Order: sequence, then C-alpha cells, then structure tokens
Amino acid sequence: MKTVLVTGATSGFGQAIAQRFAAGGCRLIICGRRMERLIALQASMQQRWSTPVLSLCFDVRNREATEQSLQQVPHFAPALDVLVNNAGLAAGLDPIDSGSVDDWDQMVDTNLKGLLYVTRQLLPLLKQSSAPYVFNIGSTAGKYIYEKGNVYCATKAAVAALSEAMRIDLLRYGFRVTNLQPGLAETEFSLVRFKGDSQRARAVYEGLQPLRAEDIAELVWYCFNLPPHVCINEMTVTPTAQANPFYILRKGT
Ligand code: NDP
Ligand code: 8X3
Repeated sequence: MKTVLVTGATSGFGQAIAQRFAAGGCRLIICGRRMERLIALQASMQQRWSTPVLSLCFDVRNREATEQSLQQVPHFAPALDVLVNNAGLAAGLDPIDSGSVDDWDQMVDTNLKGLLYVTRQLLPLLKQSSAPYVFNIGSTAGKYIYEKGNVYCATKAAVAALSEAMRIDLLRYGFRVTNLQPGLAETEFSLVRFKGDSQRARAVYEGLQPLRAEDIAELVWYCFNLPPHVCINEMTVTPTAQANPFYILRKGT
C-alpha cells in the first residue's frame, strides 16, 4: 500500500487529490489548518474506501509546528511514496506600488517557505520509498506574469525553479518531480484571494467552464500511474476556453 501526503487537503485540489488516491487504495496523510474539515474528510475516506488516514492540523508558515506535526508521519508509515505540495494561496490583486506587505508575507511564507519546510522534513522518509514522487502545485501564473499578479506570480515561478532543483539534487535517489501548473480552476481560491467577496470571486469564472478540482486530481493520478521510469517534468493545464491568462473566451464576448 502506497503512502501519500497532501498539504492543503481541506479544500479544492488537495481534497480532490486525497480522495483520488484514497479511491485508488492508498494510505493518506492529510494536512491543513481547518481541523473540522480534516476530521470530516478522514471520516468520509475511511467510510467509503476503508482508507487508513492520519490527519495533521498545522500552518505551513510555522516552521516549528510543521516540523513537530510531521514527526508523526514515520509512526504512521515506514516510508512516504508521494508528497503533494499543494497548500497555497493568492492574497489580493493589487499593483506592486500599493499592494499589502502582509499579503506578500502570507504568500511568500505559504507558497514558498511552507513548501520548503514540508519538503525538507519529509525527504528522509521519501528516500525510503522504492519510487518517490513529489508533486508541486505551481500555476500558469508562474509562467506568465499578469497585471497585479506580481508576488503571487513570483511565488509560483519559484515553485517551478524549486521543482527543477529537486529533480537535479534528488536525481541520484530516483525521485520523480512534477510541477503541475493549472490555469483557471473553480475552488475556494478566488474567495480567499478576494477575502470573502463572493461576487468578485464568482466573476473570475463567469462565462466559461473552468477546471474542476477533480480534473487536477485525475492528472496527478495519471502521472503517478505512469511507469516509474517516466517523469513528467511540467504539466500546464487550462480550461479549453483559456489559451493563457490573457486570452479567455467567455460566453457573450
Ligand atoms: P483552495 O483555497 O480551495 O485550497 C487551498 C488549500 O491550501 C486549503 O486546503 C488550505 O487549507 C491550504 N492552505 C492555505 N494556506 C495554508 C497554510 N498557511 N497552512 C496550511 N495549509 C494552508 O485553493 P486551490 O485548491 O485552488 O489551491 C491549491 C493550490 O493550487 C494553491 O497552491 C494554489 O495557488 C494553486 N493553484 C490554484 C489555481 C486555481 O485557479 N484554483 C490555479 C493554479 C494553481 P486551510 O485553510 O485549512 O489551511
Ligand atoms: C491560479 C490561476 O490565473 O488566477 O494560480 O493566477 S490564476
């Protein structure tokens, strides 16, 4: 039985990815800050697929809490086969000369430093796997810098750089590392970015069929199930109605 750890499993991509691996017969470690959601997801996966689940509630920005929580993993499983670095967010959408420094801190500390804390702590356990795999959830925002995306785009460009760095530095250990870069996907992402403004969040997806969290989960599952000698380095996926962040076909336009 393979063991899979997903950060940001309380919502969106992370939740769908955890469910996909659970349905596929894996053992799951699910992480996030919202304990009640972790409990609900754990219960539903145990009930539907008899999945062994460990729930870890911590904030990836808190290095000490992250390290302490992840110390439980070796007691749950002797090796870790898959790490999905998914926890992340965009906070705000403002020009660089008026953006909130608190928003910048939150994005850098979560999307970049949090990913590093989690990965560093889990690498020894991943090395125990016969086929270790790291998925980093990047974004089209890391490929194409758009107006007011500044710091969010920079963190996702950094995720691309770190994915390549992992493939290089971990080459000798047989790691597969994929940077999965989605475009517009309807999750809680925009609600978080616009700090609860649901009208503004809804407008992001108006007039087009966005990606669903389940689409992303299916792609992760596909990559994972390729023969172990095949490593997809990068995967960029958009809704069919989105060529890139600048060309989007919306009904009525
Ligand atoms: P959601 O807001 O639905 O999910 C984000 C997840 O990240 C939640 O489970 C949240 O859990 C977790 N998270 C956020 N901050 C922290 C933190 N400090 N510590 C621990 N966990 C945290 O958004 P998505 O599913 O869309 O986003 C998942 C990833 O995909 C992100 O990295 C995002 O940047 C990326 N992405 C999203 C796209 C989209 O259009 N939706 C497109 C491209 C990339 P909790 O609040 O419980 O801590
Ligand atoms: C999320 C996609 O285009 O809103 O990373 O930045 S986008």
